This record gives sequence, structure tokens and C-alpha cells, in this order.
Amino acid sequence: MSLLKELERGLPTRVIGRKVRVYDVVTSTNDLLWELSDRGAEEGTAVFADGQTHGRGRLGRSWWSPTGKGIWMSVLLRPPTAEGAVPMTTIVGALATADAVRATTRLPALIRWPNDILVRGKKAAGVLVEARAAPNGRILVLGIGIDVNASRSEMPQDIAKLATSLSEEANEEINRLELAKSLLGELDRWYQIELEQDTETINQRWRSLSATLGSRIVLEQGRQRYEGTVFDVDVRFGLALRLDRGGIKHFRGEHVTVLDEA
Ligand code: BT5
Repeated sequence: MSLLKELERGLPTRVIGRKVRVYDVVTSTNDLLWELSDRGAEEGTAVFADGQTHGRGRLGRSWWSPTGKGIWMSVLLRPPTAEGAVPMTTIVGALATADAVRATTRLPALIRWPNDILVRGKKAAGVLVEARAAPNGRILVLGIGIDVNASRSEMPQDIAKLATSLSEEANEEINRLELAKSLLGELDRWYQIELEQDTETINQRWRSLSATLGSRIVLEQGRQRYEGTVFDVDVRFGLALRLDRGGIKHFRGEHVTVLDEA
């Protein structure tokens, strides 16, 4: 039985983490939660799986999810403001993940806009937010994947080039249960701040954890590539890039991939 089963007892949180379900291996925790949502699951319901056979990333990409080695989880949200809910919830997910990793492991986790968590320049976690229309507002599924105890040698080659795991960086096995509890607590905390519409607190923490701010990047939007220097990241306006070819352009996170730190 999964070590994470203990989470089903619930945590003393306000919304996220009060109702938790833990599974062995599923296709994708996001799929599972959409099914639970169709059956009336309440806001804040979180699902964890020990492994995923069809974990997914953004834009149709796949997410490697080895059994027993990571945190693969999703949480159901119904934020009252539909406007900007997906980018805001992506940020909230990234902040909570970075803060939980920092609190549990002391590793210097940073956020690469819009949805990657990096440790020492390599990706250790990712956030995927999916939205659907509902009769009374929008429903969001916030999915988070964290590479906790996978060794780099067992990663598929293309992933090993870009990714790391917390145990690789900390040189020791990480307690997944402690990390999962911390993640639920941080998600609950940051989601309350989102509900209070305290964008200033979110922006400040996001800027202080940003791996992207001030760096030169190559970014892809559809088939277009843009190169430049990032001079701001902001919850409302997205990423502001001073283009090498002149001018300033703002990008929203949903359809953009940062290819490289140039
Ligand atoms: C993401 O997408 O980073 C979002 C990942 C979200 C995964 C969670 S797990 C729980 C929940 N259920 C799901 O089915 N999904 C969510 P994106 O920015 O598109 O990055 C995807 C890219 O990251 C891939 O194309 C690979 O290059 C790389 N990648 C795949 N698996 C990885 C892993 N385990 N660790 C680090 N990088 C990975």
C-alpha cells in the first residue's frame, strides 16, 4: 500500500487537503479528478497516485511518472473569478510547489516562467492547469508532478538532459509523505491569497523565486521564436521581454515555451 495513504485522513487546511484520495497507478491524476468532478467532487478535493501510465504536460506533451518515485497529484478548484484563472492558478501551483520543496528539503527551488520548478537550473517539477466551463463558473484541475526520488540514471535520455530529482540534488532519499503534506498546506495558503485577490503578495514572492527574471531567453509561441531579456514577470500582464531585435513584447503563459536560457 502506498506510503501516501496516510494523507486520506485529511489535514487541518481550509480548502485544499481536507479531502484526499490516494491511488496506486492511474492513467493521469488530472483525468481521474475530472471523472470525480463529473460525479460531484467538492472544491479542494486532491488526488495522489503512486504512478501514472499517461501523465501529461502542456500542449500535448507527456510527463514521465515512475511508480513510487514522485508526487503525482491533482486538485479541484472553482475560483470565483474566471478572468485570468488559468495563469493565476498556474502561478499559485508553482509558488506552492517551490515553497514546499524549500521547506521540506532546503533545496533552492526556483520558478521558470510559467510552470517549471527548477533546482540548480534543471527541471524537478511541473504544473499543468486545465479548465472547463461549468453552469456556475469555471472548474479547474491543477496538476503537479514532482520528481522526488528518481535517480538520473533511470530517467529516459531526453528527460535526463533537462531534468533532475530532489534526491539527486539533496544526495539523500526524500520523505514523500512529508513533502505531500507540505505541498497541500502551501497550496491551501496560496489559494487563500488568490481568493483574497492579493496579487501584490503573489507577485512579490513570484519575482523573488523567479529563475527567469533578468535572464536572456529564447521563447516559442506557436511557430514564432522570440529572443530577448526578461525584465518583468507579473500575474496580470505575464512576462515582459525586451526583444533583441528591438521593442517590448508581453506573453501570457498558456501557449508559450521557454526553450533556452541564452
Ligand atoms: C509540465 O508540462 O511541466 C506539466 C507537468 C504536470 C504533470 C502533472 S503529474 C500530475 C498531473 N497529472 C498529469 O497527467 N499531469 C499532471 P510541460 O511544461 O509541457 O513540460 C513537459 C516536458 O517536460 C516534456 O516534454 C519533457 O521534456 C519534460 N518532462 C517530462 N516528464 C518529466 C519529468 N518527470 N521531470 C522533468 N521533466 C519532464
